[in-house]
Amino acid sequence: MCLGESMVAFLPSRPGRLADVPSFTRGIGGAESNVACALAAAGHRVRWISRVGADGFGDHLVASVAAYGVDVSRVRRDPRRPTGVYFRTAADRGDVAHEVVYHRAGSAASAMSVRNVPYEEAAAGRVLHLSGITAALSPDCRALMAALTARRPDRPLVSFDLNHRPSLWPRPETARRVLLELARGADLVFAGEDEAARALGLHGPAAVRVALPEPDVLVVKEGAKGATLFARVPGSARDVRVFVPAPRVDVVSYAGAGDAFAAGFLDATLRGLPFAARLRYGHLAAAAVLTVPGDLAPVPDPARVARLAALGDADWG
Ligand code: KDG
Repeated sequence: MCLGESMVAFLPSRPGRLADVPSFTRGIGGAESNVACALAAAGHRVRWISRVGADGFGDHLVASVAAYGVDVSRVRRDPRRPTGVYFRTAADRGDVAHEVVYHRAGSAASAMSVRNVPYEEAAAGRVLHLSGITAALSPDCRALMAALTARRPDRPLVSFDLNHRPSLWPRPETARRVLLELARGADLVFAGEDEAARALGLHGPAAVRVALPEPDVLVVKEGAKGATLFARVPGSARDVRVFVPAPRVDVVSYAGAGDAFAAGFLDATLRGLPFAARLRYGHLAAAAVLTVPGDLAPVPDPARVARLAALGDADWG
């Protein structure tokens, strides 16, 4: 189960500042639906829970996510609020300043709440994947996120990607407090080293773990370097710590890479693979998205992914 807002995304037809670009191509974007699409493409049964407007953009979003094989039967249409849209620069390798312009305030998804998203519906699968973006959308969304990450027996594995989007938060202190609270309620947390520093003031993987000892598994993504995982050893106060370097790729765009990493990691988790293989699945999925302009990559051959993830440490990275 993946829950969150998706938007129609407009990508410039050529690189450059948004102010200079004459035309845009329509796509879709949304951290949690990106994870849902990638998991469905990897062969899992996955449902996306959200709200979209009763408008053409909503039709396009629902149809596009459904085309990946994701169950969209719990996506509600809101006749009073629009589907969110956003614009972003075509590439973000550093040669052009990356720009993102959201038109999502008051969107259909920002009205998600504990009243219109039944807990039983969200908690129906083995995994519930959430992200910090949802908490930034509105007070109702924030309360929904608090309810979904509250610890209770028999809940699914709650996976939480920090996904700090500074422009969506009213104040940096609110982002810090809310993101920490939500992460503490999750079983599996993904955090970028850079966003942990920016949003939480925590520098380096060890500092993030010290501040977040609650999740059974914490993954700190260290960009091109790799990712460090901390996992609680049952019955002990100690953690296992695993680092796996990332493969080197020619980056076209960073958009969606974190979502792909989460999807790859969850794919391997659902397959019951060991921690190092989970990180490798994450890196391979992220590498595929880093080398395309959009948020989603063509589906990699599962047998190839399994072969690459099974390589010995000396041949990896
Ligand atoms: O992770 C990629 C997302 O940033 C993109 O798809 C849009 O969900 C999005 C957001 O809110 O930034």
